[in-house]
Amino acid sequence: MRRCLQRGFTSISMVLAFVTAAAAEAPFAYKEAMVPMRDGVRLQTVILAPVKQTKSLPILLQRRPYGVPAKAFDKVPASLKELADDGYIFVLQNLRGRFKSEGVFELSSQADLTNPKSVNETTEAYDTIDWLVKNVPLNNGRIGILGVSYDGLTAAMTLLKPHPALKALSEQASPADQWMNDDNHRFGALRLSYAFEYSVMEQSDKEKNVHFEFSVQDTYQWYLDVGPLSNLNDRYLHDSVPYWNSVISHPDYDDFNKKEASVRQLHDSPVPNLNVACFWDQEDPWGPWQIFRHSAESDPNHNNFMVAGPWSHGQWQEEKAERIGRIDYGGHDTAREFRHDIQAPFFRYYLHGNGERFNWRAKTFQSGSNTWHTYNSWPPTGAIATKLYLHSDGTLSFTEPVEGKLYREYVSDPANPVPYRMRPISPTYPGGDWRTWETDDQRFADHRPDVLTYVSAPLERDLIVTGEVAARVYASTSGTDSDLVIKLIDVYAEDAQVASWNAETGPEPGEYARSLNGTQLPIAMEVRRGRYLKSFEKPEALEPNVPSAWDIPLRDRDHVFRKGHRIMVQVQSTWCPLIDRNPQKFVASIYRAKEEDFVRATQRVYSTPTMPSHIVLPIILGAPR
Ligand code: PG9
Repeated sequence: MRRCLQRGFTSISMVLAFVTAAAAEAPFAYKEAMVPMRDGVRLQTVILAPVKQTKSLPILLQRRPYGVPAKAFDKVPASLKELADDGYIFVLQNLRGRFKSEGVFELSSQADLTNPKSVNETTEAYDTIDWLVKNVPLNNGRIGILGVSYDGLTAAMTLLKPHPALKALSEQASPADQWMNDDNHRFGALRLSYAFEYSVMEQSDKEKNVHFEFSVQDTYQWYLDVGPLSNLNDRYLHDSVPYWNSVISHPDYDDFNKKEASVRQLHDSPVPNLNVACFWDQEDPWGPWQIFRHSAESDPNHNNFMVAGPWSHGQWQEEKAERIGRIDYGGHDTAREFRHDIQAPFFRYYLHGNGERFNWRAKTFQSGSNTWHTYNSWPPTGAIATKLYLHSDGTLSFTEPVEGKLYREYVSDPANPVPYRMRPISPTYPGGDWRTWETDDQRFADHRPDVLTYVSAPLERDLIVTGEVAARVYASTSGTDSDLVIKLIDVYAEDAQVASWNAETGPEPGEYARSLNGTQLPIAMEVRRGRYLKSFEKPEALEPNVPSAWDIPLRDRDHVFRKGHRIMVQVQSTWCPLIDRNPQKFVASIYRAKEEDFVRATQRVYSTPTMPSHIVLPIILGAPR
């Protein structure tokens, strides 16, 4: 259990720490309660109050589908240390239908607040907080809620109708719209491996987190062998996983998917909220920015804060966060810095009434320069949107294309898709390379005949990119549907790292490949599905061989491309099995496509004065601070 929790679920590392901490001074007393909801269903809730509690304290609540500790832990876990130093009663609750909580787990983020009979994560949090303030001894009537990912989603959903005792919340890496840009889809393109493996994990057994058992080591091969997606139910699930069924029954942005995106109902900032996002979040990179933006629509009391760093999903919960993959954070332990300098002071101010209110709107740990920055607004006002053009000779520059070769082309074959990371590809859960894959060196892909690479000259000075990045690519397909994947890459200089191996004996096995020299570090990667270029609600076929403008948002960033590095863009049309294979022939629903619908297609990327494919970089002039 320990290994699987540690490697697999950063968002449940808090529980991991509860369960596994070594025996020492037993700082918390353990109580379990079944807390009643408005419809009579009771939720399993663990209350951990400091054993030496002498005065009333605020409560910090976490609501989750992953399990709660079965017993008290003996030592304060690293992820909670800075909070525990200030004194809190920690409460963890299993969501409806998970583990000992009664009812059915629907894995839904809908919140119908117009129906008084409806129960959802907004009402469940409300009822829980109501019960806690009335029943937990020595609480000071001030409640905070926090959590990463699903636990962050349940925190964020309290904003729709907060209980009066809720005084602060921190949603961290929460999804906001599962169809648009979080765990399950990117602008309607299905994140196949994630959606499938997560559904199985959470809805196969009420009492467990279940890991799908792959019959082969390389999941790339397994998903390829599955063929059309209807085979997943026919061969393996037999309609037993409701969440998977709802994903494949709602391919488009219909009412169901819109209701699931409860952030669409959020238009103000009723409770102080610390939103936390990760630049290399392999699951929910988008949600926190959306919650931040929706809350900012009405925020007269300046309640709404944004923090972002170069982390994988929830990495600040780990004991230390000094690097991601092969990229280090320049000597910073960003987990400790986040928890000590941001998270603890935030809750201290709003729940204990001590300390200072933040005087910034956004704070980031900027990659490349490895420095913390604060901003009075986000995106920062000083950034200049600048176009970086893709040229038909494979170069990338700030100069507009001139007349000449119109396009570059490649053949995309659904039978031989580009892997999204180096094979063999481990399962999503429990762990493996999933957590850091977004920083994987892209050299494994750039030689493929179905991947176009564009690269700049070495940079003459540092280039600071802070704000929203986007791509506009003019592209055509010989088919009637198609995907376009764009990767913005920082190519390290060939002398970025001095060889660390023994000059006489040479590198140890694997050591040469770990050098940063020439590394192709992805800064932003995204996919768009052609059928949704005109409408998310009503997919349309593409006209064969007619170029269209593909707008591909690349999300919020804060990165410095260093002097001597080069900028690279890669373009491809498959990303397997992260994204399900597009048949490249328009069908009513890709999830019901037949084997014979999957066809090869010739893709063209245009670079002309009238079709200038480019990336928009928000550039801050000057040297990094
Ligand atoms: N990314 C996970 C998730 C959150 C919400 C819904 C579905 C999945 C998680 O890590 O909790």
